[in-house]
Amino acid sequence: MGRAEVLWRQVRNARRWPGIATPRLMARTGAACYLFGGLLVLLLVALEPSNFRVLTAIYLEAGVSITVGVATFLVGPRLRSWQFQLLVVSAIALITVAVSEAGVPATAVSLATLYAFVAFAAFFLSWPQSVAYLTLAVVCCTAVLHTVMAVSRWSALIVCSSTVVMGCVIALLGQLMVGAERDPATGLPNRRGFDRLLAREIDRAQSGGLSPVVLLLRLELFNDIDRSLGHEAGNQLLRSTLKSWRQELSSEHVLTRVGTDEFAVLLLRATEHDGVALSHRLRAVTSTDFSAGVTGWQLGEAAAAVSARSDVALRRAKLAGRNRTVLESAGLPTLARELAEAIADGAVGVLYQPIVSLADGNQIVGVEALARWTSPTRPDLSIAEVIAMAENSNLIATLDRFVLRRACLDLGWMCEQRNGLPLTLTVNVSGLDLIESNYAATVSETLTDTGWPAGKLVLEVTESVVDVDTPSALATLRELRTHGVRVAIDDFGTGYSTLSRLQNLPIDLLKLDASFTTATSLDSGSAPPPLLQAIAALARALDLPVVIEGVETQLQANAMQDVGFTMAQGYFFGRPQTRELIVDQLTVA
Ligand code: G
Ligand code: G
Ligand code: MN
Repeated sequence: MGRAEVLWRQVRNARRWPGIATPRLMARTGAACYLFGGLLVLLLVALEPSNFRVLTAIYLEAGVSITVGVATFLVGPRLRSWQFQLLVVSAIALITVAVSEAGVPATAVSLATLYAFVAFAAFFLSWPQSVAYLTLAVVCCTAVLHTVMAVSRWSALIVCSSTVVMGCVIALLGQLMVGAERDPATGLPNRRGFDRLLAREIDRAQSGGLSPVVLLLRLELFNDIDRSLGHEAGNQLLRSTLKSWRQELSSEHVLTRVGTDEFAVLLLRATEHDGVALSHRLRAVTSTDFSAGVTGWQLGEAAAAVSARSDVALRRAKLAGRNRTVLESAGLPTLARELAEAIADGAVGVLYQPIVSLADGNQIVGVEALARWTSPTRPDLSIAEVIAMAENSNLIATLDRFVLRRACLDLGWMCEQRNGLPLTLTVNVSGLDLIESNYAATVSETLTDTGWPAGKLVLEVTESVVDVDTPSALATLRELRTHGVRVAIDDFGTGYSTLSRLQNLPIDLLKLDASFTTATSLDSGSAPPPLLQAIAALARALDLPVVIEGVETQLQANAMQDVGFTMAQGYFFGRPQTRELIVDQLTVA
């Protein structure tokens, strides 16, 4: 972009700067001018009534001016730019009429100084608009003084030229202010600009309507590229990324640059889920990886609280692996509140699904604990949806901790009923638990409290919200294993675990996703599907036992045993059920 083009863009956009020339400030400035203009005229008429031609006309005018001033003040932040421009034009008209009502030239000239108010408009309008209104003021002033009052043309011009000078100075000062809040490399608002915009939007939202949402984005590779390949390469990356993002941004989205590799999109009237959805759309239009944190504003909150929470969300997204979005919700919506209460009241149920040994005549060797809860207001939600909601509203750690404790106690009870049968307990764990700093300690504490042995606990991890190989998750898994707890990858085959990473992950077990069982149509007598044979070989090579999920028929169970798998789970062996029903089956076996 050439220097001239940059300059022109600055000139064109200067007055549309959203954070500084706010509608509220615009309304207050307009209101002050109308009010004081009206009062000054009133004062002048009261002091020197003989200097005016028709008194009622000038009183009427002063009254109109004061009324418009009050009305504009009341409109406040709802004032639109076109309405403001209408105010500017009518101010010029009112002043012109007042000047023409003067009976002597001295009074006319003193009234003409009111044209100076027009200069303030230059702060709120674009350069072309400002030039147009200042010109209009000059023309009207010169015309009315010269033609009606017979003031010499040059004297008349001098009276209003001060207005033009003031307008230009005000416009330039505004431009300087804008510069202080703009990132020179991208032309976007910088951190200060963002803070001001957020504060303004919160100010607006206080008076009702949808509240602002912050989407914080950190480019993963920007700093590396900038350091290793130089600034030009870094800027190139920035330019191409911003260009792609802009396709997805509307006038309701204000993009700002809040750090070298950090951007914030302010969604003016949106929900937190709009923010999450936007992050996914931005990801879809560019190949540049970024972590994203989303949060919304809640009634009564200060801007700083929202900023701080968006930072937390971004940090958690970064911990969760590459290219993730994390929502740190402002307030718990109804559903989350219900779940939080249910956990606190112990009203979340836990069912147990048998895990059997195919080699030992389908004997139960363990159970998987599965949470059960039905929302009173949304009974249609599946538990998987409830889990996802808990992950989005910061409740998952509490839920998982509750399930773990309940399951350890229940398993202790089951073994007591059956004189210490060797059962293994398997519990689901969200990836978000793993990136909490004290998760491993929480688990050992629960084991100590409930007396369940660490060696008989398997934690199942899915990769749905966190990559298992992020440093913080890996550290937690390693620590858990030093305590003797085993780790399984749940839904294996559907997550992100590539084969190359598999041998380095600190895991003990694979749970093969049910889709492999259902997708393979297994006829008796036919050869086992090659994919299953390959998976079995792979697991043997890595020395990782496999639990087959989703076995629903005898045929599937046989086929899986033929391939060489030793453990399985599924409706064929037993549905998720209460601890009492599990104990009954243990008797039969
Ligand atoms: O039976 P089923 O509908 O229970 O489980 C649905 C999904 O919810 C599964 O993917 C399962 O792993 C997950 N799930 C069930 N209970 C829990 C739990 O206590 N914690 C976590 N994090 N996930 C669970
Ligand atoms: O993701 P995870 O493996 O934890 O999910 C366990 C889920 O699978 C639970 O919802 C459980 O109810 C369900 N499930 C367990 N066995 C079967 C089965 O044989 N068929 C089907 N369709 N679902 C099963
Ligand atoms: Mn599971």
